[in-house]
Amino acid sequence: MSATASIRPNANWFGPELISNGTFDNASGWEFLGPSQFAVANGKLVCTCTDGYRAINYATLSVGKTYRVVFEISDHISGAIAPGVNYATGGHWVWSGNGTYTFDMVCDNNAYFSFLSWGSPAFNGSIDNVSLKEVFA
Ligand SMILES: [Ca+2]
Repeated sequence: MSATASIRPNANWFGPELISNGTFDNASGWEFLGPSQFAVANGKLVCTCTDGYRAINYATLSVGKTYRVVFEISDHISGAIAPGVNYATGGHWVWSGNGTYTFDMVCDNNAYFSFLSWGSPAFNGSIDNVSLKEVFA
């Protein structure tokens, strides 16, 4: 039995923050496909969504690289939300309620990072503290 150790400097484990205004201090940095579906209020992204709408952040991404997304859901009422840079595989659905969520995903479309609302009823809740960083292999 043998063990291998991999030692890396923590400072280099992740790349720099790629999300502009992940704390929703205002609406800058975000584009809403479905302007009536999203609002920025009280320092959060408030979603009163129906099926299939996106909140987009034009992060600089590269296809084939792995990214870690972290975000918080609060005030959850209904539905699912999916953060994604991997649209071919359908993203990472979060159907459950309030909490902090972390996913690693391999980018297959470098157009943008987005949250996609889904379901019936679709996502109604708030999002805050969004982070997206490259994970170095
Ligand atoms: Ca905030």
